[in-house]
Amino acid sequence: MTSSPHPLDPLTTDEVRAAVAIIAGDARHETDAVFVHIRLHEPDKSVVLAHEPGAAVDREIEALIVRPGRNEATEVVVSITSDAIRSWTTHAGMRPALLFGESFAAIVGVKNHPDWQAALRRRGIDDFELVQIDPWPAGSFGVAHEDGRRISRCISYVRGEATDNGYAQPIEGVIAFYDNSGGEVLEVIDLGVVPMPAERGDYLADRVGPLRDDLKPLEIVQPEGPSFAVDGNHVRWSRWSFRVGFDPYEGLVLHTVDYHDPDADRVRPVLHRASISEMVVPYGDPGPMHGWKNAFDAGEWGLGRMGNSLNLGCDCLGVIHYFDAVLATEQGEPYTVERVVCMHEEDYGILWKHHDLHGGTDETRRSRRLVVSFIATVGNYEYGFYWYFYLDGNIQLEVKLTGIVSPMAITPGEQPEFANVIAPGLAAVHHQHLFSARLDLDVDGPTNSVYEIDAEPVPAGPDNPWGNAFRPRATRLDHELVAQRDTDSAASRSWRVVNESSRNALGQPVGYKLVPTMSTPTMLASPESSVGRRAGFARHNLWVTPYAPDERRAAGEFPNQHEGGDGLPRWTSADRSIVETDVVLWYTFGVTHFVRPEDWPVMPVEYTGFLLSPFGFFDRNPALDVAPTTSTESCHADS
Ligand SMILES: [Cu+2]
Repeated sequence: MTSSPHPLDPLTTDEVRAAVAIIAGDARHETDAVFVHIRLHEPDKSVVLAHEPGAAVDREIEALIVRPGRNEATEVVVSITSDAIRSWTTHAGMRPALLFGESFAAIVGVKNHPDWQAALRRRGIDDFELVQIDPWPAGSFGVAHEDGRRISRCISYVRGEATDNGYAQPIEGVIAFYDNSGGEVLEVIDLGVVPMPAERGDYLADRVGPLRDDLKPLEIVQPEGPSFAVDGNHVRWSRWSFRVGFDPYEGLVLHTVDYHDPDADRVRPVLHRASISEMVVPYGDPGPMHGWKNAFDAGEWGLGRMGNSLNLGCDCLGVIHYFDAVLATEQGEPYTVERVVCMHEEDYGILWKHHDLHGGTDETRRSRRLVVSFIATVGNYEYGFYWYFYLDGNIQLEVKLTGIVSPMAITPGEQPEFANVIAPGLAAVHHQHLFSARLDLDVDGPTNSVYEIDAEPVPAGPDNPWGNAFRPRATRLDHELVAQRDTDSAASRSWRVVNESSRNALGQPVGYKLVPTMSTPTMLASPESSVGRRAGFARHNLWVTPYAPDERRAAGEFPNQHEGGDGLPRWTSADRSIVETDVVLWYTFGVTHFVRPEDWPVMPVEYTGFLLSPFGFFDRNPALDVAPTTSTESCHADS
């Protein structure tokens, strides 16, 4: 329970019911309409920033509605405080994310279709109960089936029993086009029979034995409890405070991240809102079976909708605080995803240290971080999103990629050009996972500018006689088009968000820098390709826009079957000024995945992410005041 209402309080079940009742009472609402999502309609930033504790809050809820057979999506905003419809907007020609109800119908429809059954019988499969059908977003390829319809492409796999690895035995060559809005199979194509891999790709504990027995228990003990305090969705930990939100598409959202600075004796904003706004997984095989695969796992499926209920001791370790999230079924019924966000503290090695060889002192401080995380299962893959807060002012996002790769069956001995062989008769297509983090930084307030910082070597000459000189070169990014930037690891490139009107004790403008912590790709598919147009955000690592409340997701609100061009490419074509204004950074990062044999049958976590690090935000190391560890058991000279 929260002590006083806040505009960013998470949605409640009662609020969902109230919103649905208001919509159902409107003459424009039709009874066969399906709710794609129901979520908090986040109040404008100015409302959040102006909110005073105890003040009344106008709660607005946003619903996206679609009707069977109709190629449009209707966004409705209602005020449940005022019992009123605020807006009712129909987006013609736009398709919402794939619907669970329709996807379930697709599975049933495909299984019962004679052409699909015939294709499976050609492969010796006649027990269709053992077949797993995965509907995929169909993309936008100018296929006639796409015209005026919401469709999916269904591919399938066979299992020996229900708990088998669902992806070990792909039914290669068979794709069913399903009309989600019309509820029928449009076409089954059979590209030819490929032998079924024999191995089952087992990974369950009772099937991979013997299990190693050389690891002793490792337990996290916090005898005095955790160091964080939670009030509703508001978190306070050491100098940090923030609010936890949860969105059907973005999943975990961080709001109003502030640093409580004892030196400055004030609460200093750093990050107004941070989330994963979109992601795309383009596959790099040109063939008809896999070349169309490019799932937008946020916009076409919904990372929040796919959020797991997390388990103590497995997903999270230590003294945990869980946050639940309220979502809504497609019939408009609220439901609670329990324990969808996990928060805990982790020891993180040393924070700083110096052993004074002359004075004899030896000072060491332990680093720890506050972890706020959630995990989405999108079909075969798992994505864990971990935000870390540190004692030295750093904020980090780490994405953990795990789960099962999307495989293809190959003829034994075949060496595919656009896939790696990972098991006998099994290969995995080269692909990328490209994420777009939307970072509304407010460094000491909303009015900020962005600089690109490159390490610049100086040519040898009279002023550089030894040829050793180098310096940082700072270039202010003044307009949206010049702010479409890429990483440059040789130049140690970073981007610094500064507040020119807020100075540190050295007279420098305070700042935070965005640091690419690993080499990070941009999209390899051609910009003119279907996925290149649709995921324009992935052409560059950095985009900067002036804050606009309706610019929420990097590929636009409706990426499903969209022809492309929406989101960041469209907004930034206006080339708005981004100097001394409320800037939003959009950072594309991820991995290019050439799949290893070690990624099969289930993939050990692969990491990607980025770091936000203070640069002159503080006058000195802000973690000088972290106390030495007092427990003799934790830190003592053992001689
Ligand atoms: Cu991958």
